[in-house]
Amino acid sequence: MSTSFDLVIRNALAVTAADTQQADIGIRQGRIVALGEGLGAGAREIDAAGRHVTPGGVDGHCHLDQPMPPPVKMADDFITGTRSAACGGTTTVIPFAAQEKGSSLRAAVEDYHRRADGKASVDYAFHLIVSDPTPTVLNDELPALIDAGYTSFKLYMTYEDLKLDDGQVLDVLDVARRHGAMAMIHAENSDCIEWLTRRLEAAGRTAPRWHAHARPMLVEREATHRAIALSQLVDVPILIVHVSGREAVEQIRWGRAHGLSIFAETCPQYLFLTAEDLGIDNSYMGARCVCSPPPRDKANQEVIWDGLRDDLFTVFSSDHAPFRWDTPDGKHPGGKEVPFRHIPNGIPGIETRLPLLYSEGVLTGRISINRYVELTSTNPAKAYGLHPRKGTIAVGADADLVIWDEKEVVIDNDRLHHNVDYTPYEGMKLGAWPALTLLRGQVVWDGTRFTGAVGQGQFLACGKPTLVPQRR
Ligand code: DUC
Ligand code: ZN
Ligand code: ZN
Repeated sequence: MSTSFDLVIRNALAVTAADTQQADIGIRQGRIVALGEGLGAGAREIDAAGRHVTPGGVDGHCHLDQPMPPPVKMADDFITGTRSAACGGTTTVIPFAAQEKGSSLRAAVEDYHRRADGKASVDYAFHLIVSDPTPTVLNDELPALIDAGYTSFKLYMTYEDLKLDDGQVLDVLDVARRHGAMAMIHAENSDCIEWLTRRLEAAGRTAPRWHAHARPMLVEREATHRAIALSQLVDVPILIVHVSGREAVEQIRWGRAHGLSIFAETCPQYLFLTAEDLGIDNSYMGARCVCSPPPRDKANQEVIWDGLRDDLFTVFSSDHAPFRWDTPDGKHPGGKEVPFRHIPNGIPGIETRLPLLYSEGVLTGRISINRYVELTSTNPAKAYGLHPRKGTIAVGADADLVIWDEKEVVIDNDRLHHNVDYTPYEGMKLGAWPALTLLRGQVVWDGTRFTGAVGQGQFLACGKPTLVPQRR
């Protein structure tokens, strides 16, 4: 019998950002080539009757094998990080090629390709981190890299080794405007954090929980407002990353009400963790949840849910920043319990991002499944120039798909696939997990095991962002 397709997924409830339709999905050579009723036979067939099938997740903010000042080292490289992504339903990741101050941006990209080459098991693109915007970077390297498919970059307003002053932010935003790139901004006021940190240290308050006191909402609110003002001055869209609560949300609403093109990202830690997870006493355990901005409180979690429900947030990313708990290269640098300023910032979450939002957002009725797809896949693909190849279920798109199993799952780090020795979500009961993840038509997660192959992930050169401005 001749077959029309390499694979047919039968009776899928195929979900896009726009609608949900029952259809067979016909796949040939890694791409979706037909969507419809009663498609012809496939060499392989999967029955998805009664199950939601969503586009593979696009994680537009994660950190893998990013160089760190010794002794600290990221726990996940492209092998373990992308394996973990696949097992949680993510088929495209966009980590960061980070420029070191005093070095060229191009060198950072070349180094990052060496770190990724032959290792990824899902597709990947690179954002840039611009930490030293010299005239050569602004006039030559950045424009050439944007043309070559590195069309987004992150700018930091804090962290000594990465931060830019306002003039430098303006210079880089101007390049983004002239070349049509997407600027992502980490908005926290560096001087306020330093001043507060010194006061806390002088008072002997150095346990992990004081991290949250050194970075209160005010420092995020002020920097968010300033980032918006800088983007207004240059007349260029920006995307504010890892928004943690109400005061930053208010600034974004203010910007949009003034006609500005401001996009916004949030992450699981701002829905499921609070500052109490950094500790309510002086115990060091809270170091596991040290990230920046820090998790806030229950009221702020609700504000973040509201922003996911309405149109405030554009994308939902993991900000996976993997450091091991029990090793000297992770949360105990040099093997010690260190003052909070020296605890590596970041928590793991590349594998749990989608199940957490599907379970606690979609299954609880907080957001529609179409909005879930928009936040986790379609919009990140549009923001970073990968749509419509990625981020949707449509004829011509890559056959990156997740078939969902709506069953009880208890999060257990022993069953995750990252190289981190803990998850902040240990013991949480969820209502769903991917039953199957497909990357370009190949099964990379079969519901119990990673079935992909190291090196099957392809590098993606990005086009220009295609998001339309949000007005609310
Ligand atoms: N904050 C960041 O800005 N990046 C990585 C992790 C974190 O906590
Ligand atoms: Zn950041
Ligand atoms: Zn980050």
